Amino acid sequence: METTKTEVKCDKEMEELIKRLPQHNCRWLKGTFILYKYQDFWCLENVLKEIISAQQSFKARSNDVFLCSYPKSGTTWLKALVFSIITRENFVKSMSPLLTTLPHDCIPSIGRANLHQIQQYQNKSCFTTPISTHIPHHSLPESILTSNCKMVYIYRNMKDVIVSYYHFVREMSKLSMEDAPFEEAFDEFYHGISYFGSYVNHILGYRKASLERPKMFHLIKYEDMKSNPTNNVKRLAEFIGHPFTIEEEKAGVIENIIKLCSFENLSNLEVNKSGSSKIFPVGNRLYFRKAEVGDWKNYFTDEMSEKIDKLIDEKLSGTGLVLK
Ligand code: PAP
Repeated sequence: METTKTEVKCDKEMEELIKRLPQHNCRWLKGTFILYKYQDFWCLENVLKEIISAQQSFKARSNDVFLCSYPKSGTTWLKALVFSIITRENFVKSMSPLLTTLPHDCIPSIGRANLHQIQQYQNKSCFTTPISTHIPHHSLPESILTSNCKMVYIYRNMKDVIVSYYHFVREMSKLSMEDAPFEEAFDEFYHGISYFGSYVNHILGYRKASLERPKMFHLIKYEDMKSNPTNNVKRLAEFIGHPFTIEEEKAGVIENIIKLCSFENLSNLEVNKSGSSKIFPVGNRLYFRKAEVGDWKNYFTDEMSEKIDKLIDEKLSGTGLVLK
């Protein structure tokens, strides 16, 4: 996809650029959530500012590994797993920073942290530096696109993503379910108007790139990680260059990491029940809702389900990915 290069020299120019973008005030969120359309995806103003800055100045380094995802498709879990895999020799189990820190604060995200914070983090790490992002592939900073950095992309059943997204932004906007009709949220999402734009386009962008450079990509399906975590964690560790030794496997290191990063464990930690992130001001508990496969059945009408099935058949059937 073609994107025009954006040059912004100061805060004022940034403000002006954003003011000129198409805006969407999400009606179902009662005016609390305004999205801006930039390079064919919708985004919140503050996050967009960080993304534009990153497009101008972010420098990917050879040991960076990018953890890419559409919102609500398993980012928090992926970050916890990758962080645990990489730091497994630094911390004994009872001391992992994950016990006292939100996974999002262990691995920075482009768009969420500012560039300075990410650069400091890159400077500190001497081995693998995982960095996460929700940016669609076509809008990634040039230095990432031209680098030989590895990318992990996690994706999830579209219907569960919609439900997860609905609750997350509804709670961010402090609205009850009665005040934020699910049907309206569904309708916007279906038309590609949601945080980081069309889910289908997001997947298509990363899928296409992964087919062009298969060695640099590792795609993980949330539901597969749930049904077979051992195998998937093993493959993830190999891909990011931190494979488990036979001795580690025998000693149960993989199982310990799976337990540490499990929804049951993380969602019951004090930091994730009552803490809030220093970087993105929402309660940490919002990242840990139910983590169930198929929760969409509690929200979707038959008609909604059919619409999504049809959309997937039309747009994603040739990709080899199973999204239903
Ligand atoms: P983000 O994009 O805002 O970071 P992300 O982590 O991708 O969100 O998605 C949150 C979903 O992952 C939530 O799903 P739900 O709304 O259907 O419940 C959340 O519960 C789930 N999740 C968070 N941590 C884990 C985990 N450790 N294992 C499995 N699922 C998890």
